[in-house]
Amino acid sequence: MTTTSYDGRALINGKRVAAADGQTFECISPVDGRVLTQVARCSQVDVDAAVAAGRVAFEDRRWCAMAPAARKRVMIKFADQLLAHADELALMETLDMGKPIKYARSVDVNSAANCLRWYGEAIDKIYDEIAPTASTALALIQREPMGVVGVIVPWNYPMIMAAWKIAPALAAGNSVVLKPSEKSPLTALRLAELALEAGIPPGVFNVVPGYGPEAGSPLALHMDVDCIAFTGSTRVGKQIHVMAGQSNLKRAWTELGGKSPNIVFADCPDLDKAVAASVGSIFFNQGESCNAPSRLYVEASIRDQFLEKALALVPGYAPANPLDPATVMGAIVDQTQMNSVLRYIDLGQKEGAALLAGGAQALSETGGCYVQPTIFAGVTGDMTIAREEIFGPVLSVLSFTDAAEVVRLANQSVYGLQAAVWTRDLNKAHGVARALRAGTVHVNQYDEDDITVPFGGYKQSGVGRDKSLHAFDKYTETKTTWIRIDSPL
Ligand code: TXE
Repeated sequence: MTTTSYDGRALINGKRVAAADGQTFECISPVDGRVLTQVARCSQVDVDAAVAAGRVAFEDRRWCAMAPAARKRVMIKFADQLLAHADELALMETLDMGKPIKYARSVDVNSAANCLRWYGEAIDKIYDEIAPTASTALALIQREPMGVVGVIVPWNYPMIMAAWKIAPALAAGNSVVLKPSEKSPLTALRLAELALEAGIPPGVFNVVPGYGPEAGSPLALHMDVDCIAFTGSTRVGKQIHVMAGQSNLKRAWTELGGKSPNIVFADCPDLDKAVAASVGSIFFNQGESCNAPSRLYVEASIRDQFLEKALALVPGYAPANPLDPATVMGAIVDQTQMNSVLRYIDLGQKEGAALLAGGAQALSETGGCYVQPTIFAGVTGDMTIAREEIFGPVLSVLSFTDAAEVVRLANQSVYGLQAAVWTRDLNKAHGVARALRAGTVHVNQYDEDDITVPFGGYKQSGVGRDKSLHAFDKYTETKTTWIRIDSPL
């Protein structure tokens, strides 16, 4: 594989183009530190061009006026294109952001394709409404596409995060301008090419790679962008809402950070399963998941037993070359993120938590960015590692003695993305699930997932929901049309 084969140019109005000022930045692989390619460093002028292309495509209705059944076929072809290029996309994702190739292929490509297909399938199955008004009038309630949708995504699941937003936005008939993370821009650019090949008309789906302040802010501040959909840190998410308000009051949707509590009661149905799921879910994707169960609350009476079983599993997550199909823990996305994770580990030790496993950089001789799977016990709610999103393979274990106490502790967070409860007591499961302030609560598992269910958070985990039919509401306006009926009958 020659890495120079990757084209890092932007995709605007159906064409690959360099940034207007010719600027580029290096796309560096965290697998081994090699430079993969040069990527267009887009800024205001490129964003303006992409938004203008999206606007023209929307105004001349080349996409939104296509018959729903025809748009459906194109979206399904787009999904098929991803699967036809699955190996290429998986390799690109792994080289670009470090996740194990086996998950890039089996999870990321498949779930991005499934998302595109699912929203495509929905296009000709959604009906609008007629309101139950008096018989002297007819009130039509219709969903209309918004216009140009700006999308800003992070680097942890580059294709999936993009698909969760572009699929419903395109299915609803909008034009899209996508800004991928500067840490993982390659697959987004390739997706836009595959969309063109599938028949999405030029100008409908544009991609402007670049840095947040240079390419992301102009999109969020743009006066001709009707909606901005963002996944990333809570810090930047707050700025997105400010920028929406400062400019044209564009609709703003944010999917932000998490510090999800995972509560294991002594009466959990199967301790081994609870341990395996708890450990597996925090270490999956190197811990770089917004919904990672990073706060583990174990009932005090089973704490020692739980920890012993958990520690026995840690060697199975030793970081290794992500290009090896057997690898389950790959590289952290870049040096900056790795240093941030190592700083949290250091803070955990300084603040008095007990380091039971890991705690250091791994494979440092490869030139890549790897962190050992790390477990802290004796963590208390006031410690930084119990409060802040680390976004790395670091598990903080806390303990509790009763349900009321653990619900109070679990809810003591600025975040509210996901949570889990493990118990065989149905009343306790439902009671705790109801009391937890989180967008999703798992009971006796942590891995159920489906495109049919909404995904998003309470509190500072963001505004709005991705996935499911609910996501259409984010990318459509609701129009009422009153028609007077002077019936002679
Ligand atoms: O995120 P940023 P970073 C959290 C996680 C991680 C931390 C930092 O805790 O450790 O954030 O990661 C774009 N205007 N999450 O720095 O900066 C940026 O270019 C407009 C959680 O990578 O939020 C990228 O495309 N856009 C999370 C996207 O925002 C801006 C996923 C996310 O980058 C911008 C990622 C600006 N001023 C990080 N500044 C999750 N919950 O899934 C940056 N961006």
